[in-house]
Amino acid sequence: MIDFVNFNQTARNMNKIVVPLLMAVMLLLISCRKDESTDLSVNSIIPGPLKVVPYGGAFVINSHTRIIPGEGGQELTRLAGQLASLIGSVSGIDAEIKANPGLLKRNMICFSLTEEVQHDEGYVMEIDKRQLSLEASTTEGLFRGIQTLAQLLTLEGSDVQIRREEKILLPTGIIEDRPEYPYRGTMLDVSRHFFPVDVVKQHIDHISLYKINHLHLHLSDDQGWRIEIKSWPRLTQIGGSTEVGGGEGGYYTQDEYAELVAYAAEKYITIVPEIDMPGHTNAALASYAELNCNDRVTELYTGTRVGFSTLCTEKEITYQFIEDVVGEICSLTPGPYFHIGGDESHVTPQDEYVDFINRVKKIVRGHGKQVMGWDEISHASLEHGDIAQYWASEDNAKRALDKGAKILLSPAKHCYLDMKYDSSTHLGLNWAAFIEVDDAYQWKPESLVEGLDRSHILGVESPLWAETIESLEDIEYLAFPRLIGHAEIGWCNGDSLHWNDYRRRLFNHGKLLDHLGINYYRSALVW
Ligand code: TNX
Repeated sequence: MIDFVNFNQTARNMNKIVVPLLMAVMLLLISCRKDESTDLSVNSIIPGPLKVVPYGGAFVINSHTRIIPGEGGQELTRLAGQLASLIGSVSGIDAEIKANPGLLKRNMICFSLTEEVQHDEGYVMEIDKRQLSLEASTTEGLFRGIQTLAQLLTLEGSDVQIRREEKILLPTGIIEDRPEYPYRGTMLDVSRHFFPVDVVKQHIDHISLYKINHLHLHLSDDQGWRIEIKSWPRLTQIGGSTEVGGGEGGYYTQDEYAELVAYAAEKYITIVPEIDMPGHTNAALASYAELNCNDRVTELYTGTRVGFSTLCTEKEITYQFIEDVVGEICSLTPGPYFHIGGDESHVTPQDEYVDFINRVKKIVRGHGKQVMGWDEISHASLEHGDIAQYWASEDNAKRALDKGAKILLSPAKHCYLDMKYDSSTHLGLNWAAFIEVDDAYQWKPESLVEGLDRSHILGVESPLWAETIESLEDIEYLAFPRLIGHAEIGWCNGDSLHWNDYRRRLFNHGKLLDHLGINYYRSALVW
């Protein structure tokens, strides 16, 4: 006979177990759903894409996934290879590259070149349950899209989070993207301290992930001449032999420079070479007596003062020298720009400075390049196609604008990566400001200079001067994470940017930076 009393009791006891168990199962299911990365709308992509439409499902990448480079030649296959190794590095999955889909209907990542995507750097990525398709009108656009995908794989892909797992789940949806400004750059001063080729290459790898497309190399200054010039060999033999603090310095041979240019090009980054003149030239003046007005070489300099040196602007040999230097470097540089410096020439008489810049500009144009210079070059005659790099003086920027030049924005108070984060930062300087991660992020390109609007702005560049830094770790510490914010400011429309949302996304990028072994500054504002 059934004992109802006991049965009820048992049922009550069961409820005590079953109900919480059911709730636990439901909670697990909910958290699994979250884990299945089905919501593309709360992604952490930086720079934030122009448009994201979530579908609410998941696409699975596993060992059966195939990458189909599509029609368009070798470069697409190379990009497919890059993506395959990326997937391998975050998950251990070996995704095979297949020339065409054959009978495959699902589980594919397909690239294609199409006129329908309008901007050269733009791309459209559609992720649905069956496949991921990446479209662009150029291979450059595909490359930018792959950087977005790299971030999705490491940040949104559940089951992975940079662990060795057998599948990656990506949230489905469409991403449509293109940059606001054509130039997003950073500058590395290899003169105050020299950084060898392999260090620069690693830096290139890291900046390309954030869609930075120009690397400006500050190749000469008072403390060091860093690029071989075959017709003036003492520039590197003498001028390249030291650095700030008296270390042994160094320089790039022309082959090494060409290697850097080619390496950067593989990451769709254009190298912008700078030979700073007529000031910041002590290394050259110490190498060749004839470049000095008194025909005597100067001493090599290993301190950090600025503004004390000048080429002799009255001598013809100076212009022959510049013709040779510009000619040799331009022949190794496929990019459109040559940077002539022009800053802080405090000991060059002003009228001589103006004549000098005008003459040097002609030389550079004669080699088929557009002239770039620090904002002081606005005192010379500028024309359409010239670029003034605004760093300190709003007046200079306005003058350059009035003369028809475009402006590259490097406001020292926000963009100078050599500024300390706060008073406790062990590297860097602080003459412009302490720049915390929020100060680096919270500014708008159009609001810096009166009369400046979007059409006058070439883009944004963050200079990293190297008086106080000596290694890749030092570069990384000052550049990351501030440079990531600058990359977003250059890529996105300012109206869509908000610190709190950026901070949330940047927090998640800590995982990616850790995975890459980047020695970034863990700002208390973010982490
Ligand atoms: C100013 S910015 C300089 C550099 C220094 C830098 C240090 C500019 C065009 N000139 O020569 O390295 O400050 O922050």
